[in-house]
Formats: sequence, C-alpha cells, structure tokens
Amino acid sequence: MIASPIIIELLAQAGFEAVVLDMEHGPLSFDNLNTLIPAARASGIYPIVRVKTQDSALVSSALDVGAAGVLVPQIDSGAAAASVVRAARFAPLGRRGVNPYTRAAGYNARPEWYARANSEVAVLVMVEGSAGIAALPEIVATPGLDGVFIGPFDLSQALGVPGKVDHPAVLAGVESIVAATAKQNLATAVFAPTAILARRWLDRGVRMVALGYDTAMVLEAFRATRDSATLTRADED
Ligand code: 3PY
Ligand code: MG
Repeated sequence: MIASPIIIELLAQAGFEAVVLDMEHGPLSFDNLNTLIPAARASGIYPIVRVKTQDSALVSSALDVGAAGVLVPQIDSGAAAASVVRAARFAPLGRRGVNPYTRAAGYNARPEWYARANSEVAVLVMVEGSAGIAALPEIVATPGLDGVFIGPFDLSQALGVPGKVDHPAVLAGVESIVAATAKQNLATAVFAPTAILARRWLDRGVRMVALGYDTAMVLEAFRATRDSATLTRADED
C-alpha cells in the first residue's frame, strides 16, 4: 500500500519472492506503478498488481506497465473470469490489445515478447464472496486462468463474521476453495494476516501466501521500537 520503491527494496532484502501492489484498497496510481514495478524487477521480486475493478482496461494496462501478474478482485461468475482472461491474454487465448512499445514489451526491444507474453504473466482472480463460491466450478474451468486468490476478509463478511479471518466457517470456506481450485490444477493463493494462518495455508498446499501489509508491518515495528524505548526509560526511573 505504501507507494515507495524503498518498501519494495526492503521486502526483497527480507527475502520475499513477490509483492502485491494493491490498487484496490491502497492509494496507488498507475504513476506509482511506474516506479514500483521497476524497483521490484531490479530487486528480483515479482510485482503482482491488484487492480481496482474488473474493468478490462485496468487489467491490460497493469500488464502493459510491466506487472508479472494481474490480480482481479471480487470475481463471482465464470463469465467474469472469462472476461479477465480476454483482457489479459493475447489471441488466440484472449483479446488483449497489442502494443510493442510498452515496458512489458521492453519498449520494442524484446522481439521474443510476442511469443512469451501470454506465458510470462500470471492471471489470477479473487474468489471472496458467496456468489464466487457458488460459481467456483465455472470459474476454475475458465481456460487461460492461472490461479485463484482467496480473500479471507471479504469471505468473513460474506459468511456473517466480518473480520474474523480465523473463524471456523472462514477456514472451512478457504479450504473448500483450495480443494476445488487444486482439482483443476490451478494455483491457489491466499491473503494471510498472521504467520500462523500463513503456515496453515502453506501446509495445505497453497502456492502463494500474501503475508500481511506493509502498513501493518511498519506500524508494528514503530510500536515495538517505541515501546521498548519507553520501557527502558521506565526501568531507569
Ligand atoms: C480479502 O481478504 O478480502 C482481501 O482482499 C485481502 O486484501
Ligand atoms: Mg478482498
């Protein structure tokens, strides 16, 4: 969420393999992507852009500016998943508009881009509501989709326990999505706000776990530092 290339460099130093640039809930603009994506590429981590809506133009633009993957929130039907694939894949898989002068295409300096473009990006949709769960068989059968990313916060709201991402109903919901997705040989990913939940999902075969938010991590570090200094002062008094 924090629009700074320094955050990306710090994540890479810490050993993360990918970063989700969150345009759905964060304040990031496409202008921000122009610095964040090159920072991620230079640091050797995959920049995955979560776009704000299912709008096809947002999906293809995120890929044109060089995202390694696009993540589309709130997908609740097979038709919506198919529309994402159409926007993200070039023919014959989809109808993404072609322009070789983009960052993704190396500004026309990557002739191999035409052959590689469809396979070098990940197309991920989020299933995070009751309609999405009901439509899961159609969603996971969508040709050209790489994986399903689960949003436990939205799922908790849909299941009537808002914010309780470790509620048994939410855990069961995530598990059922993981099982249905794995059956189609698609990758599953999940947002995990705690290390315990991250471990749980990795142990159950989830391929990608988005572990926390930069805002929360920075707040936690600021708090811990301040508290330790406060304690030290009290000890000295
Ligand atoms: C969710 O948990 O709903 C998310 O989209 C994570 O950011
Ligand atoms: Mg969500």
